[in-house]
Amino acid sequence: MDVVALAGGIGAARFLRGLVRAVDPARLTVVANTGDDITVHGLHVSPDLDTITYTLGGGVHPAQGWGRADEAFAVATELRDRYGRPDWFTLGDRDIATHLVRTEVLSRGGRLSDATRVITDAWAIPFRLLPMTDDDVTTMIETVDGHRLHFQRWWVGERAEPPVAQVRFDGAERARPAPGVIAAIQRADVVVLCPSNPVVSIGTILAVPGIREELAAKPVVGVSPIVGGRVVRGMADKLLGVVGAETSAAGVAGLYADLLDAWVIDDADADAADGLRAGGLAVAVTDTIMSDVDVTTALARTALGLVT
Ligand code: FO1
Repeated sequence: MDVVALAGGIGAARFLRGLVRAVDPARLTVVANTGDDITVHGLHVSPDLDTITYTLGGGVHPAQGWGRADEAFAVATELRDRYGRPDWFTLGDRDIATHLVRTEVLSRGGRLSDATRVITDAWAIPFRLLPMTDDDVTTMIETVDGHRLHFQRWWVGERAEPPVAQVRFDGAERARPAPGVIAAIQRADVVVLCPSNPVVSIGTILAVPGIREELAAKPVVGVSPIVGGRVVRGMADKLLGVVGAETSAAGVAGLYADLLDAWVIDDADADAADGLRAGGLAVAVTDTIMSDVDVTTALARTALGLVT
């Protein structure tokens, strides 16, 4: 069975640890959000690609879910203390190695997908990890008081405190799906929307022209990132209202609307199942809190079981 998964950051990476045990990884393609990407100290940082690579490669900082385990900050400290460089977005020494490799590939005219292949090969990632596009797409946050911030400046720099008026994907209208993305979706027997931020992870991927249209012809199953009306992690609750969606399992299903064939919700949201089924969705109610890899594998199997 050929599978495509749309993925964002930490929640998706956790989910993929189970999905790779539920399917043949050689027939799995993960398409990741790159709207979070940012250039820091001249280095191209791709947080969602790296979180997936580090998590599935066994090198992620376990408590954070992003960045490297066993990290040191000699370079970041020197940049701050000797060179007075901004340190609101901190790069660890080992993490910098990844950004140097990516930036070096790009500086030689390579594409983001070329750099991603070099990095995932080095980490022996058993499935194909593709950026959603090789073009520049940048998630921008327009705040209620009239500022336009790079997503990371809002999320990390401002701790997601400024109320949001709009979310924009700068460059999306000109972006093309990265090489292999459309072909992977066309070949897929099933497409999985990982439990990621529906607005600035899955939503960003869907904003790349051609991707949403291609998905419409496929069985698509998603895992709700909202449990009991609350985000499991991250800041989706601060953004769902902006796009007119309720912060609930049903609200996110409504956001994906016609795209979705099936939806996995947590036991805490069991009372939403009948309404969702009445709307035409296949629904599974289960434990979606990915407390260990066995629970996560069962969750992945439950999701796939709804559409295969
Ligand atoms: N998150 C923070 O809260 N503070 C940071 O200094 C920070 C640095 C950072 C560096 C590389 C990277 O890949 C991720 C980093 N993150 C940091 C997390 C990042 O903001 C999130 O992982 C994603 O943007 C969420 O999708």
